[in-house]
Amino acid sequence: MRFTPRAVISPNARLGEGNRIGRKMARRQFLAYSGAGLAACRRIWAQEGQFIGTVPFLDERDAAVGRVTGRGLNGRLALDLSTLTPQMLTTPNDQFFIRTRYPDRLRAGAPWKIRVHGLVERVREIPVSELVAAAEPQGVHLLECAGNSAYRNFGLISAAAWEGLPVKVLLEKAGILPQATRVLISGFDGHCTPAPGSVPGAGWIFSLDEVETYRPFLATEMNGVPLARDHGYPVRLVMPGWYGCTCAKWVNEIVLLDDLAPATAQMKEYAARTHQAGVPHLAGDFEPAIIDQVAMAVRVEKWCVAGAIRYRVIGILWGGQTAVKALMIRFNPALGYEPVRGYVHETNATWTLWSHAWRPKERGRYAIQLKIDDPGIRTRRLDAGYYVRRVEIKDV
Ligand SMILES: Nc1nc2c(c(=O)[nH]1)N[C@H]1C(S)=C(S)[C@@H](COP(=O)(O)O)O[C@H]1N2
Ligand SMILES: [Mo]
Repeated sequence: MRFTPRAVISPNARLGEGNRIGRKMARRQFLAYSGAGLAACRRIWAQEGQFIGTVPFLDERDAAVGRVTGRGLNGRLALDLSTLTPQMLTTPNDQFFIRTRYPDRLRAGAPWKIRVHGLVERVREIPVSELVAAAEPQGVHLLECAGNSAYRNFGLISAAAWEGLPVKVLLEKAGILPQATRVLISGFDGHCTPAPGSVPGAGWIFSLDEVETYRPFLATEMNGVPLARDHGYPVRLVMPGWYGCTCAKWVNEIVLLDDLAPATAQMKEYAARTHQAGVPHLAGDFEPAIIDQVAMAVRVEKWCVAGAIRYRVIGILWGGQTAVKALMIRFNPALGYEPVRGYVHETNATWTLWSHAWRPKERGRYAIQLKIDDPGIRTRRLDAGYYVRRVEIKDV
């Protein structure tokens, strides 16, 4: 690893590489050099820079990051974002975040069918084998839980290369009646143990226009293998660019509806977290639950370069619908924003890594916040300070 202050991290790096090597390397270097402060750094005279370790984020102490915990509606797995490398534009399946583990009433052995009904010429039960046979690559897409927060070290976010069947293709075969304007896509949620704060029943209603615009698909494979049980085996929805709460797992029902369709329990539960105006009664009064453009730091690296301590902040940009050209960073409200130059933003489908060299003038606590200096890009969550991360700098 080299300390390159303006290192441009290209999203063109090979997709699908695991991050095991990166993690192992980082850990080893961290153990070897974690004790190195300024005095030790003065003795190390490496022109290219010596990686000392990562500075932990404050007030984020989910000890379980990277480990699966709980069951059913309480089941969680947060991705350890500090391990991200520029090559890791998809998440290995065993690290992909989990929000709700498989329902214990699920009968995995029985042949799976999706019941298509409502405003259709005739009710159909589509065997999942039909979807598997017709599945095609759908590209790399990121999922983020609308409830992703410091409580889970912001790890409820991951990306994968998906395979499946576009919802549009399925609807074309369904014989939709002309009065149908909306479609409910919902999944199995038979959990024996209720969870406080989680309403079972995962279904979201999309307008047919939204299906056209955002191209949702019924995924049967993730990173080249069938979905894991916890990610919705045998079939889940992926709604590109929308929050994960819209993407039902264990999909078993598709219902064609009209404009009078009431919002589902899931929609109401997630109304605030998807930036709706209040809790609309009708599905048609919900705005698309899209992820506004966001950015946050994922790792603060401490380096020793030519006898001096230097820092480098690595972060991600994700969400949004267009390319970001004006990413800005600040380290405390009093310090003002400065431009981030180390990134090439080429896709909104998955995250883009960025890096920023940082020389704090004083020891102390810093709050790292990003901003996008472009009035044409909507950044509600970012501007609310949702993704601020804090560090304590002990050596300068
Ligand atoms: N059936 C069902 N589908 C569901 C959920 C659920 O609780 N039950 N949770 C949703 C939420 S809130 C999120 S963020 C995503 C998470 O998908 P993942 O666990 O595969 O990462 O699944 C969605 N699909
Ligand atoms: Mo979620």
